[in-house]
Amino acid sequence: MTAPFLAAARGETPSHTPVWIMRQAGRYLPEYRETRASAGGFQEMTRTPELAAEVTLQPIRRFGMDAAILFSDIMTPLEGMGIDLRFDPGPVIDNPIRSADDVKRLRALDPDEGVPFVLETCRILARELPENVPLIGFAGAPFTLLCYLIEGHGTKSFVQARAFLRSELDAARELLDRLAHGMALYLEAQARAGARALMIFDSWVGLLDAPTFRALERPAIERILTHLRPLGVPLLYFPNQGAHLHHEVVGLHADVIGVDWRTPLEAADEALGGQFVLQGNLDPSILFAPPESLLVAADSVLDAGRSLRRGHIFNLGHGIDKRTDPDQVARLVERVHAAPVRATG
Ligand code: 1CP
Repeated sequence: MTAPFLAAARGETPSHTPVWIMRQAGRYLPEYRETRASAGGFQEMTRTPELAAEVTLQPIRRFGMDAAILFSDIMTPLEGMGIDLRFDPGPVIDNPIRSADDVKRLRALDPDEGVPFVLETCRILARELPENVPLIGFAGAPFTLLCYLIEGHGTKSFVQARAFLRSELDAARELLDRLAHGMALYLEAQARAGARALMIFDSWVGLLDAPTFRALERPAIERILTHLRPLGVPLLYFPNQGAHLHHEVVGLHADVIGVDWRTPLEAADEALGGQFVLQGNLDPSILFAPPESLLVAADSVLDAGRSLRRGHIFNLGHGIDKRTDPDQVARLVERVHAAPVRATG
């Protein structure tokens, strides 16, 4: 029987609605905090395949999610392109890209040379994960990576990054192009090392207006998807806070579109022309509600999921907060697994 996550991602009817949670490996889990303390830090964990594989497996063991996500960061492969990176706790680049000359500093990525530890982590996980729990490989989308590369760290509105698109248009295009090329090779390498689905995180794309998305980011995303299509693994794209871009997402060669919690799944399905399986979109803050309210909210997302034209993969509408009670996650996963796949009445 096909793994429920893969069946749903391909638009087939799964045996139950698959569920996984963005940032499911992380600081809300005591066993993660323990591994992290013994490893010395986040970056050390990502660079040590046995530890990265261990924390990837932790939420699967505890909760029985239907997919595992590689433990790494969207910024990790940029080290293989010549960028010096540290984490505090988010990514920090002390020497950010600020000019057309800086863009030329970015080397092409050779995944075997630049990030061998990520590929080794995928190989370990391909061996250790149960057959019905596929590994999701991932990369950051070109615009989201550009945001951190230009700004040097996370901000709320990435003003310098957006200004770069306006003041240095040719250099910005060149940067997006180099990133698209690197991430296409990076994702392909993860699939060859055992990832059975590939996801592109576009966390900051919501900062773009539709014409800028259409002109700059959409072609970069499509370039990555077109490169990956022949591999035959499901492709997921998450345009966070991107409801205003949905009409531009139509036609992309992805199988699954992630939807943040601000947009009802039915509205996203409508705007996306029913072309994609949708993934999402419970508000992560609902995990702080009393258990009964959590279950009501989960049921409402499940109901919306049953109305979608191509299908549904249950997830949160963005990453889980580190203060979340793990018992609430257990309740949520159990509820999704017990729910009927199609409405019976
Ligand atoms: O201190 C710690 O333990 C590190 C915290 C942490 C973790 C657990 C960071 C720093 N990254 C990660 C892992 C991670 N990051 C994963 C794999 C684990 C999983 O999902 O279970 C993934 C898929 C990511 C992706 C990621 N990193 C995104 C895209 C998804 C999203 O949340 O929008 C982004 C934007 C980042 C940047 C980043 N890395 C870390 C932090 C704290 C941040 C956000 C920084 C900011 O903008 O302020």
